[in-house]
Amino acid sequence: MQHIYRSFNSKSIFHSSNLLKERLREIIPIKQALLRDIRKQYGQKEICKVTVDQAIGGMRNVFGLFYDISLLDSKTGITFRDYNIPEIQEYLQKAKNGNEPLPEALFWLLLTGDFPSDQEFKFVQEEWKRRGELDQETVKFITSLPKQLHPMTMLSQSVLYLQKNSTFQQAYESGKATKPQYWEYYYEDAMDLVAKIPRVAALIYRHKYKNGNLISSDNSLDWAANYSHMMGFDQFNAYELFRMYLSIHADHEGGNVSAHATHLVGSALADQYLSYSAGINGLAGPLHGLANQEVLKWLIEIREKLGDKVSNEKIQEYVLNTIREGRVVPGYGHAVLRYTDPRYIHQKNFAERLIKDDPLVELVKQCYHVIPPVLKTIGKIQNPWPNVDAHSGVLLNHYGLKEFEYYTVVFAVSRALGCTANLVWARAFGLPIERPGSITMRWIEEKFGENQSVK
Ligand code: HAX
Repeated sequence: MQHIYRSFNSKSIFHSSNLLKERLREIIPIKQALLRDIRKQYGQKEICKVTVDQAIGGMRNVFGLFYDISLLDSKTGITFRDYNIPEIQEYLQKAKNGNEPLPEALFWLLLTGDFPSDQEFKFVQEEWKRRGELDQETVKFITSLPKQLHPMTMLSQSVLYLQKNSTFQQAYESGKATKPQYWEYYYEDAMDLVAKIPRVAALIYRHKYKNGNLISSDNSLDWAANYSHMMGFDQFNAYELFRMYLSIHADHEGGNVSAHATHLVGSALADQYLSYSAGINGLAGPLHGLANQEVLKWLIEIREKLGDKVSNEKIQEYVLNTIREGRVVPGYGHAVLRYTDPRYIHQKNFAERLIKDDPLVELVKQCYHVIPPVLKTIGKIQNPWPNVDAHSGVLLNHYGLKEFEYYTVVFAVSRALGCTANLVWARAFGLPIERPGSITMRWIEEKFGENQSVK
């Protein structure tokens, strides 16, 4: 049974017109049977107990979600289908002369659990090129959005607009879709949505910040490099940054707000567009994905207030002041991780390899040494170490993306990979609508107080 969890190109090669769907058709019945076995054998085992504190406190360490495509360990960080970030960097396809994994390959891995062959990788790449085009009405819709909207609001609305293309919604409405086929429609919608989202995001950027001066896509480029190109960043290292960024942000197990929101909304059989728009809205919260814009704002604020060469002591004081003002130190802390986020380390290594003499990158490095000891002195903070958002903004800024308000959009383009891939599997597994129970203060008092009237 073990091989099915972590297989290494152990499959046959298909010469069909839809390699990825064929591969899924092959794996899905095997995984469905495996899940049935797991339920039969372990269905009645208790995973954990839930205390009143956990119910009130955001369900930390309550393992009540099934999400098969990635897993987060509090010490070692994220694994995508059991492979950590250095492993995906090593084994997934890269661009010619490049060092970073290509998201097309990661998407294959997330969906199938296998590293794609070159032929399979190419298949995904070509499919996304074929499906990526936006029709004129969509372009008109996006370029008519009021420019004062936050770019994440624009992205969420644009993804909702694309819902007009949902194959699942159309098939369900016409009564054509039967339950065993749901995943196929979710697959088609995932491929379309992921193919189009960089174009939507680039259009939002050029519309909002560059006077609507649009840049056409270049289909000779890979998915991530093409996004960078459509934004207006055409250096090879900017392409590498986008390849790296869009890979490492793709998924972070099921409990984070964007993944959970998408999963939850999808469980009501809302299609990929409706579901992922909900995920985007969650990602736009400052305690989640918006932290990356907050980090850059905060770093720039430090330099403006304290000057170019700021001492460690001044940074310490600035951190304490931020907390005294009732704000959080953005980019630090995590609900699950208890050590430095490996995605932070990966970005740090990228910067050390490719970026010299950037004062903001240097400041991030300095903060890494200065901030954790200060946060450790604030007893209540569970994790004083940096998360993914502590580093990403200065890298985007270095290659020309100065509008930090836009940063979470890049995150959302990446997170579409994980959230939509998970929904394909949620439908393939036939997971039911999510409906946890909730409790009131009175319920708690009646259950645990002297009278104990609740049974
Ligand atoms: N700065 C100041 N206070 C912090 C803090 C930080 N970086 N991290 C945690 N705390 C505070 C919490 O606000 C909480 O205070 P109260 O009890 O007064 O409410 C207390 O310390 C305990 O929090 P925790 O248990 O350590 O952390 P949580 O699981 O509650 O929250 C957060 C995790 C990520 C939301 C939190 O660490 C935070 O707000 N960090 C800053 C924002 C940030 O970087 N968010 C991005 C996280 C990664 C991510 O999702 N990226 O998309």
